[in-house]
Parts: sequence; C-alpha cells; structure tokens
Amino acid sequence: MIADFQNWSQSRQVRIETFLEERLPVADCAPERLHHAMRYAVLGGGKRVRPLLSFAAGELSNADEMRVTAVGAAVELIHAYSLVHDDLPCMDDDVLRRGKPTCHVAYDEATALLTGDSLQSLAFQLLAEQCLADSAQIQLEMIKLLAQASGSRGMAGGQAVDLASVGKSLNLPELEFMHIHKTGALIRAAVMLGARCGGQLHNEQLSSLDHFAKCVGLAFQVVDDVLDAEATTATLGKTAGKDADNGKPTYVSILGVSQARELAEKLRRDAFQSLDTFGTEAARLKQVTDFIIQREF
Ligand code: GRG
Repeated sequence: MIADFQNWSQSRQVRIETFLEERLPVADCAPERLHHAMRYAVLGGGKRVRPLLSFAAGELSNADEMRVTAVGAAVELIHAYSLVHDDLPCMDDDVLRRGKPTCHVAYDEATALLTGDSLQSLAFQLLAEQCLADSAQIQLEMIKLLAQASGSRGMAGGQAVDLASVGKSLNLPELEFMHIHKTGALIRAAVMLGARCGGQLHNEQLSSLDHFAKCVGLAFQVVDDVLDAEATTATLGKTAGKDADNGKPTYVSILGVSQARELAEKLRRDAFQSLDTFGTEAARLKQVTDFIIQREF
C-alpha cells in the first residue's frame, strides 16, 4: 500500500513538473531575468501536495488526467507566487525556501515582486487555454473558483489578517478564520477543481468534499505550526522557529504541541468521515491526507 502510494504520487509529481517546465517561459527569452526567476521559484522543489489533492479528488469523478494536470499546475503556480511574495522583506522577510535562497535574495526584490505577479497571471492563462470541463459554463465557474480562493476573500485576505496579527494574541476561532483563508482556501480550490474536471457530482457530494478539504486545509496548517516549532531548518528547507520569533500566534502557541497534534488527528477523523459517501473511491484522497499530516517538512 505504501509503495503503491509512493509510485502514484511520484508519477503525478513528475507529470506536474514536466507540465510546468514546458509551460513556464524559457529562461533565455526576454526579459531573461524575470523568466529565469519564475523558473527558479517554481521548478525543482516543493512537495506538490496541492496537485496531489487535485489528482486524488479527480479520481472521484473519473476526471481526465490532462485536465487535472492543468488545474494542479495552475494551483501550484498560485502557491509558488504566494511563497515568493510571503518571503519578501515587507512580509515574512525570509532568506531560505525549499532549501535554497528565497527569490528576492537570489535575484532582487523588484524581480521577486514581478515573479509572483507573473506566476499568478500564468496560472489563469493555463486555465483559459486548456479544456477543463465538458461545458464552457463549468470551465468559467472553475476559473472563478481559483480567482476567489486566491484573492482578498481567500489566500490574500488571510495573509492580510496574518500580517495584522503579529504581536497580538488571537483566540482559536480567530486563528482558524485566518488559516481557513491563508492556507485553506487554496487547498480547498485544489480539491474542488480536481473533482470538477470529471463528471458532474451531486451537490451533496460536492459539499461533503468541500468539508473534507476545509478539514485538510486546517490540518495542513496545524502540522505546519508543529513542524515550525519542532523541526530543524535543515529538515524544513526554510527557517524553523520563524513564527515564534516573529511573535505570530500559532496552533502551538495557543494549544501547545501535544494538543495541536490531537487537533490534527481530530481534523483527520472529521475529514475522513466526510468521505464516507464516496466509499472506496476516496482511498487515494485519504492517502494524500495522511501524507500531509505525517509529513516531516
Ligand atoms: C503573499 C498573497 C500572499 C499570500 C501568502 C500561503 C501564504 C500566503 C504564505 C506562505 C507562508 C507559509 C509558510 C504558510 C504556511 C503554510 C504553507 C503555505 C506552507 C508551505 O506550503 P508547502 O509545505 O510548501 O506545501 P512546498 O515547498 O512543499 O510547496
């Protein structure tokens, strides 16, 4: 079972990498520095958990793999843009990402800003270029879904709340609100977009899947907070202990490590329960969830 998941995830990671490699502008095409930085920020790193969720959710609706590859790659481009901007001195001011210098360190701040902007545009270009669904109406809904998940009522909004929370003490519901947006919105989009690449699911199935994705998004962040508190910079490939140093409220600062781990386990149970309606078809989604919760970086 473990070997089976490794084979499955590696083949999808390679597919995403190849697709991104081919769709990103070549580095020797003008403006070379910007194109070089875009490739630097996206290729050759990252666990690609969001595309893995898209592929696994796509299995629930018998989705075409090429469609899922396009949506997984688009989500990954939005994710890469968010990391580049998050690392900037005006935000988290970090020097290490995926085990290498952050984009603004390797290039410069202005290039990093433009890199994030261009990756975001490329994500939507990919969604517009590729057939993603059986009807144009569904395809438009899918593009809107990613736009909403990335924008001020999704990831960017969550980042705004995060920046405003530095040095403040948040309670658990406030922390949850922040992470449902900052981290959770894109994870939810990855799941829902993957599923929508295939045959139409019932509304009830879509809402169960959305609840699953919400739980996984929160569990992802709880684990991220535990890793930030417990793992080393070498393992993480990014600066460990950053949240505490920056005076940011986290699940660990509010609950402590042991209760934070219990919360991740509770979210896992809740997530799995909402997949009951799909029976054995949801096995892959459960495996990806466990990969997210058991990850060490
Ligand atoms: C700048 C608009 C804007 C948003 C930034 C998501 C985010 C918002 C910032 C990232 C900062 C951060 C470390 C958030 C915690 C959760 C997270 C997204 C971790 C990194 O994701 P992984 O573990 O990274 O999937 P890899 O490198 O594997 O892709």
